[in-house]
Amino acid sequence: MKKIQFLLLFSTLITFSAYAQKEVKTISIHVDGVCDMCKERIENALDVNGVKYAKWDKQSHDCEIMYRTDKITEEELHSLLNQAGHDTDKSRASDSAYEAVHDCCKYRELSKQSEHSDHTGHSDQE
Ligand SMILES: [Cu+2]
Repeated sequence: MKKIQFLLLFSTLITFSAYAQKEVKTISIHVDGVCDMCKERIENALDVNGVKYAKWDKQSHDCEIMYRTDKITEEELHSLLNQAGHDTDKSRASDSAYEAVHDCCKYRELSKQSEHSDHTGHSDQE
């Protein structure tokens, strides 16, 4: 009898943890940005209820996000980033949101003018 109870509890726990894991998803969103200020802005924009973890990489421009699918959707994550003034691989920030970012963070101008020159000197100024 005791063994059966244990097995029952054990299988309940496994089912429960499998269910809980389903609600947490980790994705990577490509987010345009330039410097450490962008990193802070991007990560702060994602500091909302439902997002467990967000880390933007300055070199690759990829933002790793762990979030709860029952609290927030992927579309909403893109929208939060756009509202902060950053373009993502799926959607673009409005011009007014983009205008609000700091001058050194104007990633659209940077990608336009410097196809050949590297702008590593830029990030050193931060
Ligand atoms: Cu920046």
